[in-house]
Amino acid sequence: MADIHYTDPNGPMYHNGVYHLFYQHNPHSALFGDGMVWAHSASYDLINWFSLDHALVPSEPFDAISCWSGSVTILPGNKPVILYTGIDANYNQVQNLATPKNRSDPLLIEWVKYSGNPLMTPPKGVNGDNFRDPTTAWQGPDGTWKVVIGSYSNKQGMAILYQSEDFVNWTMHQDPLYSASKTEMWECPDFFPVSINSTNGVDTSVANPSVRHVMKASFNSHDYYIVGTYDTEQEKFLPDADFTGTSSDLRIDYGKFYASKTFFDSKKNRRILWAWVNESDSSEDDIQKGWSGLQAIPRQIWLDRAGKQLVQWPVEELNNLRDNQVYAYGKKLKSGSVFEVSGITASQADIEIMFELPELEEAEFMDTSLVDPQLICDRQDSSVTGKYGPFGLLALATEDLTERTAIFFRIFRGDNRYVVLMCSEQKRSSLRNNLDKTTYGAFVDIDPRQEMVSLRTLIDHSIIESFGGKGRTCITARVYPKLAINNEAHLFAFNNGTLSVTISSLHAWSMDKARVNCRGGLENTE
Ligand code: DQQ
Repeated sequence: MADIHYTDPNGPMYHNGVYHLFYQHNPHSALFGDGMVWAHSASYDLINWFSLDHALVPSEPFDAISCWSGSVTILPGNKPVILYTGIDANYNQVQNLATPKNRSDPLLIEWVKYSGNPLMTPPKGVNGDNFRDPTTAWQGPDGTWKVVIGSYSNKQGMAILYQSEDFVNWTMHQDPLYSASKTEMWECPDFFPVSINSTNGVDTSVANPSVRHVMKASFNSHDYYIVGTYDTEQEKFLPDADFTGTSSDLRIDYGKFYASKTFFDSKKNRRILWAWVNESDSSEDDIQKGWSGLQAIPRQIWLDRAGKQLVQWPVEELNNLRDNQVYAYGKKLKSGSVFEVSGITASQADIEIMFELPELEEAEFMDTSLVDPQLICDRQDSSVTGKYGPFGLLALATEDLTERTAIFFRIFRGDNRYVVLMCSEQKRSSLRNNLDKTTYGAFVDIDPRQEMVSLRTLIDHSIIESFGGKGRTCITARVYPKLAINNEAHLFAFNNGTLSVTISSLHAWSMDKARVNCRGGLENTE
């Protein structure tokens, strides 16, 4: 296998029965470098993929060095177009347009760059290396096209707004759609509507009282977002609350998860999120492996009923890989107990588990308004006994638990409410050294008096994606066990709190292998 580096998802779309995913890819190295291309994969079901020829490779003065991230917009008449960032011959970031060479090709393999590129160059006051990653464009009520570009200027991260009548001639709006002082350079912004009272998605141009808008920006190694109102007359995004630069800012995922991008899937009326998950080992390891970076499982995404945050869940098509179900109901986990979930391939599995907490009022008191949840998870890791918690799963574990990744909860009693903390602890994930074993953690916005604490965890060899509180808090981790691999991997449920918890229900499945990037859909290149 050639050395390859995969990063940001680019231009995901559904078109004429086919899902497309383009992505940042360095064909020459397992690491990031000059010469980035838009690689291209297609799928009929979001699960099994085949790879196609690269869609965009550096070739012209306006993208001589690299073809960086961007998005697809489907223009009226079902015509997809790409807007992407070119790194031009002078290493400036400019925005370019490309269209399919042959729209009747069902796979849209060849793309043609517009001869009038670039369409947008860094405006006054913006450095040539702070102007990138166009979003999917949307149409205003008067038919004008709008798009935002990630930037940083005057010590503010921002989404610079451009408008166009014809998608070719673009004019910068006097003010950014939104800017924030507590952020760095905005990479891969995403701006999209979400229904107020439905899990269905809506097309990107929808702006009416039945939706709210989400602004997502990638910086500081994480994907942050704010929810608010889009004022189409003033061309302003008015968030309910600004980014604060603290651990209370909402993140799409509280683990390793970056440069995410959504698209509207008109086949199933839903909005789907893709993201890049990078490695936890060193560059030297990546060179030796010959590759780095992967895409997370696509997630359906919608606004929580309470309207304050997003909810995410793996796309339903993933369930087709489920095999070999095992289950347990009403299983009491006494203090200190560890219970093996056997009968499935623990190295490639899907687990859904619900916990009952019969004596909630016994939970420890903590003033959680003042603390960083990730820090609590790190200090009070899975080996530290509490009252309600730690309880949860030990994934990719050796039989003797020397290697294990712990995904667990702790419940605290605050002033007039209960607080649910979710952690993903990688400290003991591998006997190998020189790995990033950062512990992740976040609160889960549920009231454990009203609903059970639930966890869904997807395990696939070196990636663990966890969804707490029915998808209200998501944490993705990359781990590389030395011993707990393939058939040597085990899965356990555990309770290291002094109070008992009951597994109300547990369902676990072995997961079949998806066909990933088979060339032309025929030959398996793994
Ligand atoms: N990766 C791309 C940029 C983007 C960054 C280059 C985010 O366009 O800002 O590969 O990971």
